[in-house]
Amino acid sequence: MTENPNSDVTIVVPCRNEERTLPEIYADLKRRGYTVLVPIAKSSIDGTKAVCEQLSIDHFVDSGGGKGVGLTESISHVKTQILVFFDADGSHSVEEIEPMVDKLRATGANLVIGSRIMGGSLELYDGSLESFLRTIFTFTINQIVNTRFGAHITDTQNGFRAARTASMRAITLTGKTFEIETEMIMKMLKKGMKIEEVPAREMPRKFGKSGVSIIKHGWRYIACILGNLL
Ligand SMILES: Nc1nc2c(ncn2[C@@H]2O[C@H](COP(=O)(O)OP(=O)(O)OP(=O)(O)O)[C@@H](O)[C@H]2O)c(=O)[nH]1
Ligand SMILES: [Mg+2]
Repeated sequence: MTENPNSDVTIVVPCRNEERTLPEIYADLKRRGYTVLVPIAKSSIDGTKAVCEQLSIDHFVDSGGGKGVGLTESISHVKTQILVFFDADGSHSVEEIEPMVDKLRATGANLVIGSRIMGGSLELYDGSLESFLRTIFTFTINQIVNTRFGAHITDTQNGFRAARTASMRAITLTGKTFEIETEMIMKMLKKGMKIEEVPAREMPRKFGKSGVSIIKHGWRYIACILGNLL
């Protein structure tokens, strides 16, 4: 029997009220032989947990506070050498996982980010003030991080990214919400770890609404950046 290389890759699919999208994503990931882990938000109130139980998806309920908590707690559950963070809202393409993991293996990088700049879909600017602010926000954070660490990252904010599990365990993440992506990058660069990117597309979430708000979470980003500059 030929060994399946994807079984050594755990796809971490954070879920907060994602009962409608999770079954299709899970089926797609299993078809390709990936190991799957679902951290469910403590605040999730739909049938996400029931879906996991019905489909025998490996899952746990996070201790609450936000996506950052779910991702950080996942790291200790992962048993494979490589993990991929993959949102459950239909924003990412399962086909884009393989080139991302290939790049991680081929370059010896510690982290490979899916860049929506390289893939041509940053923030899906839709004319709204929120999407305009998010785009400006992403470019500003890119600039700060790249200037501080001499890096050339084009998309610091995409949650779709592959990492070596050991590298994730070598940094201590404390961010509770959506600042986790920035914190991860800054802490890895500070340790001299190698970060690469591959082109990635972002699709609009299929159902429900975004949990991110610049107004609500902006201060967390600022605190995260200031706290990791030195
Ligand atoms: N485990 C866990 N997952 C969460 C939590 N909050 C959000 N998520 C999931 O994390 C992923 C990203 O959240 P979104 O609200 O889509 O954030 P976003 O992708 O930055 O925002 P959009 O661009 O509007 O989609 C989704 O799959 C959510 O279901 C949480 O507190 N815990
Ligand atoms: Mg999303």
